[in-house]
Formats: sequence, structure tokens, C-alpha cells
Amino acid sequence: MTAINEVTDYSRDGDVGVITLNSPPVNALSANVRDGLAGGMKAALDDAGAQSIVLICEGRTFIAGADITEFGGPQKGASLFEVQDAIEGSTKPVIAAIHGTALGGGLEVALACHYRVAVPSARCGLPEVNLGLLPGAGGTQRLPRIVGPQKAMEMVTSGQHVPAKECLAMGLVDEIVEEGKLRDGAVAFARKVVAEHRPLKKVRESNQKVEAARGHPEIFADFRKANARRFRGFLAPEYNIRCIEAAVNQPFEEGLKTERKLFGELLTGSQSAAQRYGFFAERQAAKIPDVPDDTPVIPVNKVGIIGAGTMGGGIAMNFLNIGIPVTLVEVKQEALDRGLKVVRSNYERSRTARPEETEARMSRLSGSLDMNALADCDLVIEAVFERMDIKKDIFSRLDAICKPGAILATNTSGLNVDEIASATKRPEAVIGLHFFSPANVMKLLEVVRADRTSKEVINTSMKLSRKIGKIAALVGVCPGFVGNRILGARQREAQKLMFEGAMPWDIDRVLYDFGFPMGPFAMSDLAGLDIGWVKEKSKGETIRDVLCEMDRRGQKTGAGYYDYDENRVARPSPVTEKVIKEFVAKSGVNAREITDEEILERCLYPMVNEGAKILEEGKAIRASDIDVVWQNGYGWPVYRGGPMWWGEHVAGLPKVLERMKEWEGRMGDTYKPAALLERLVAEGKGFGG
Ligand code: 3H9
Repeated sequence: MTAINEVTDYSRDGDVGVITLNSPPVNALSANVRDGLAGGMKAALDDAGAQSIVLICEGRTFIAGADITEFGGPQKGASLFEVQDAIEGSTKPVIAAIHGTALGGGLEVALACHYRVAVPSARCGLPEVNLGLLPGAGGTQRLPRIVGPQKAMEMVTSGQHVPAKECLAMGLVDEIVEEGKLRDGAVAFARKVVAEHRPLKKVRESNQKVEAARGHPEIFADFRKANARRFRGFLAPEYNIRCIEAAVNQPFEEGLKTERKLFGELLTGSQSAAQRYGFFAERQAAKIPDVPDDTPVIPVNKVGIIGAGTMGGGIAMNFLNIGIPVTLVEVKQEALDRGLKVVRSNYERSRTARPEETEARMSRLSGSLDMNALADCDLVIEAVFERMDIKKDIFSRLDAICKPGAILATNTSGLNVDEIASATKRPEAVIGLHFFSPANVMKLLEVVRADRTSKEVINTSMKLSRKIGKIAALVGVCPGFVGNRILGARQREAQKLMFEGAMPWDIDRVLYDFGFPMGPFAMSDLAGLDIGWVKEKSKGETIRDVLCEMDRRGQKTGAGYYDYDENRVARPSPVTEKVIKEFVAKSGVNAREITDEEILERCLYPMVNEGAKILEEGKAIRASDIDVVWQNGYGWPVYRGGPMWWGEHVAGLPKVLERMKEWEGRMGDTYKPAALLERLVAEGKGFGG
């Protein structure tokens, strides 16, 4: 065996040369890896005893892409294109041996090889779109030559990781070899290629599928139209599509040039910067400075959930999906039956679960009217409505019932977890697990650390959240935690703007155009204006009261802030407009014209300010955790980073501060700038340091 450099070896298996990369954690294409590949190819070509070449990786995965941390820095070492040219132009067949994931630049290296073999558990994909990019090393030109433009567009705009079996069916992989025996399988395949005199297949020369699509622009037009909603606001999907169009309409080398140009534009733009930031922010959120990774984890083999409503049922599904039995507890048989039925019908309606899977999952779910059924659970999650007295009662009973060592969690969306914990004699076992609705779909989990929550309980919760496919952020106890607290700041502004003369649909439009899935008033109409509204007590003191009193309680009554037609399509409402105008006039406010710019600043800057307060109070570990919460739980457009990233990199903290001060002077203390914001601006720093 010869060491090419610190991450690459070259060895020989009989007449097959084997280049092995070993660059943990994911063999990303850093300068070292590229140099290693270039050196490995040279060694293999110079080795007269090698008739073919296998490229394989050590560790958990094949090359998972370009090294994202290198983007934006100076180019060092061999370029990826040089490496690909060396592989594709090799006079000896080169076979990529894939395990784990061949992603992005990793798959692009594999596509420059003459053949690809993979183990059954491997996956391939071009997920650059999720980083606001496109495959910039020939991926958009080679992929459609194998799978056709339609499938290629689907892959590059979704970033999906395609399982090996499907890759085989599409021709992306040439052979599946036995799990755990990748090296032997790849070497045997390489010998077969030589023995059978198979050609040195170059994907770039395979033009049949792209030529067949030439002169059919409708393929692209239809695809754009069908996905317009999904792609709204994002640049990268459109750029990816243009590259596939180029693969169809231009010769290979020209297509490569188009790809390089568009890649460069995306790489230097703010969307990709925001999305790359988001990638690392998510991973960073899992790291808790005073809870090291090797903190013991409490095994969770059985889960109990109190409350079989929409929330409880949704939470249960997360655990059932990964094979953990769940007991749902309710007070009334009827509510329990309804809850169990809703879980079943959620599965039956889901496109992904097959009937036998539904049955397997449902067989792990049991119901009970007796909290004693939770005695042997490792984790119990309380998901009843938001009343402190009820929650405290439940926790004191759980304290008496649950086995020692069990984690006692509350799904409260904003109540004081310390107070809930005080109802038990084991506050160290108590934590907040704030799921978002629908809990089986939404990615975010706010893990709420109370004063005395133990490190084991925190570590277990963070690790478990990952197992159930959630993105967790650790937050501290404060009203509304991170997400709802910042939402509160935005809602307050939206309401105030309405009192100053902006119409709900103007505010909604500005936020929708910014990239939110919907504005606060459309959201209210969807949820129901009457949440928390009590008819008997309503005295027309707010616009909401007046609307509810008129039975305009949202979509369900056909009218709320908006009017709705029979298909629930919203229209600005003259009735609401009149209500608002009368209300504002009655309050003695002089309604004024409010610009879109002011609406945006007034809605978003206070969010940045609130985030800064959360940070200075230590209720979030880092600004990026706040962004993780807002991206994954509140629809903040990922291509705008998150409120903290956006505040710093797009709006600019000095401007946010200036406006907050101006509004404080005009409208009072609600706008008081966070001390942290003042300090950072004075020091010319950002939230990162
Ligand atoms: C590209 O390829 C562009 C080319 O087309 C064109 C070039 C010209 N770079 O996710 P994990 C780190 S763009 C640097 O927790 P998992 C990650 O930060 C790229 N670092 O593991 C983490 O570090 P830490 C296209 C990377 O097992 C550690 O590895 N490729 C990269 O759950 C473990 O990551 C992609 O977009 C990277 N490319 O999942 C794939 N990837 O431990 C991105 C990971 O310090 N990667 N790290 O927190 C993934 O999707 C997942 O990491 C993967 C493993 C599925 C591979």
C-alpha cells in the first residue's frame, strides 16, 4: 500500500488498482481529497500491474460532496475538473464503489468514472439545491444523459437521496454488490469489465436521452408550472432547470460552460450564503457547550403521551414510526377512541405508508384511561391544553406513578417549565419538548431546559429528536420560549400597523412577498379568530372582537379578516375595511398611508430585537439556534437565513438599531433596543462574535 497523501492510499488487489479515500467525517472534496484523487489516479495509471481502477472510501460514506467550508475561499490544490478529466480520460476503466451517500460533487466524481457499483443501503443524489446551488462539476450535464431530463430535473430541484435499487433501475448505478462486501464486489466487477472487454463508458458521450428531448420545450415549461408554488422565491431551482435545458440544447462542453456560469452566480449570491449558513446552523444546534456529546443517554424504549388530541396523536406518530411503542392516555373513552382513530387515518391518508406498515405502527399504539399505565414508560410527554393548574396536577401524579429515571416532558408552547417541574420531587427529570403542529410533519422541536433539568435528560432529548427526524434547538424558560416569543413581537406590530391605517391584506402581502407561506391575518383566519375569544365577555374592544361578534370567525365561517368564496379563496373584505376604519376613527387615531417598506421593517426589526434580548438573557445558546427555530417552525424563508442572519447580513444591525430607537422615541418602550444590539453596533460586531 502506498500513501498518496494523508487522506489517500493506493493499493493493489491482484490486477486491480484501488484508490482509497479516508477523510472523515464525510470524505468531502477538500483540497487534500482532490490532490489525493489526482495523485491516486496517477499512481494507478503508472502501475503496470493494474488493469483497472476502483475508487472507494473509508468511513461512513462515499464522497458526500464538495467541502462546503471551502466555498468563497481561494482555490487550492488540484481542481475538481482536473480530477474528473483524469478519471474520465483514463485508459484503464475506473469504477466508483459507493456506500453511504454519493452526493453533489461526490456523485459528480462517480459520474466521471466509467462504471459505478453500490451496496444496497447506498444513496445517490445532487442536493446542491438545498444549499442554494446547482451541481457545478458537470452533474447537470451528465445526469440527464443517464436518467433523462425529466427525472434529472426532479432530482436536482428536490435534492432527493435516491436509494441504490432505484439508481440501478435508472442506470445511475451499474451493479449492486453485497452489503458489507463493497471492496470485494467492486474489484470483482472491475475484473469483469476487463475480462469482457467492456468499453470505457463516458457519460458525456451518451446523447440519446437529451437529444430525444430537443425541440420539446414543453417538458421544461410544464415542470416549472407544476412546481411554481414549491419553488416560489428560490433562485436555485430555476437555475438548475436552466442547466438541464442547456444539457438538452447545447453540446456537452457548452453545457458545462453554462453550468459553470450559473453555479458562479448562485455561489456569490445571498440566497446560497443564507442556505449554507442554515446547513451548518442546524448541525450546530445539536451541540450544547456544557452537555458534551458523551453525556450518558437514557434508553427510551417505551413512550407515554397524555392527551390524545391532535397534538398528542401527532407526537405519538413520531415514535411509532421508528418502532417505539406508545401508550396514549385520555380521561374519556370517547376522546381516546377519537385520538386513536385520527392516528390511524393519518397513516391511511399518508402517501408513504403502505397498509402493512400502518398495521405494524398501529400495533405499537395502545390507549388507556388510567395514568398508571405509564408506570414503565421511559419518557412521558404531557400534551394537554395550556393551563398551569392542570399541568401541575398531571406532573405531581406522574411523579408518583413513573419509574425512577423516566423523563417527564411537557409539550407546553410557552408556560413556565420550572413551575411545572416544581410539582414533582424530581425536577431534574423534567424538560419541555415543544412540538409544532402537525407534530408528525413539522420538523422543529424546541427542547426547553428548565433550571434543574439534568444533562442526561437534555442529551437524551436532543439525540432522540434526531432519531425521530426532528431538528431540535435547546432553549431556556421564558414566556413563549424562542419561537412564540419572537412571533409575539411580529404579531404585535401587525396589529399596530392595522391601527395606524394598513389593511390586513397589505401586511400579509408584504410578508408573503418576503417569502413567508402566509401573513399573520391569513394565518388567523385559517386558525380561527375565535381562539381564546369568549362570546359572553366580548365587548368590541378590539378589531378581532368586533369581527367575531359579527360571526366573522375565519375560514370556517366563510369570513374573517378576508372574505372567502366557496373554494376558500380569500379576497380583501370591504366589510373588514369598514370595521377597521371605524374602529381606528373611534380611537382618535389619524390613519395614514403606510409604505410596504415600513410594513416590512416594522414587522421584522422588532423580531431581530427580540432575538437579541433572548440572546442577552441566555435563553438561546447562539443566534443561529434562533434562526433554526424560525426556519423550521415558523416558515421564515430559508433563502433569507433566519431573523438573526437577515438582521445582521441583509438589513444591517446599525439600521435595525437606528429604527428601533426612532420608534422608541415616537411610540414608547415596546421598541426599546436590546442592550446586546446596542453593544454589538457600538463594537461593530455581529451576532456571531
Ligand atoms: C457540492 O458538492 C458542489 C459541487 O456540485 C460543485 C463543486 C464545484 N462539506 O450531516 P451530518 C460535516 S455542494 C463540509 O451531521 P449525517 C457536517 O457539517 C455539497 N462539511 O452527518 C458535520 O460536521 P460536524 C453537496 C460537511 O451522517 C459532519 O460533516 N453535498 C459536508 O447525518 C457530519 O454531518 C451536500 O449537500 C460537506 N459537504 O449526514 C451533502 N457534509 O460534525 C451535505 C457534511 O462538525 N451533507 N459535513 O457538525 C449531508 O447531507 C450530510 O452531512 C450527510 C451525512 C448525508 C452526508
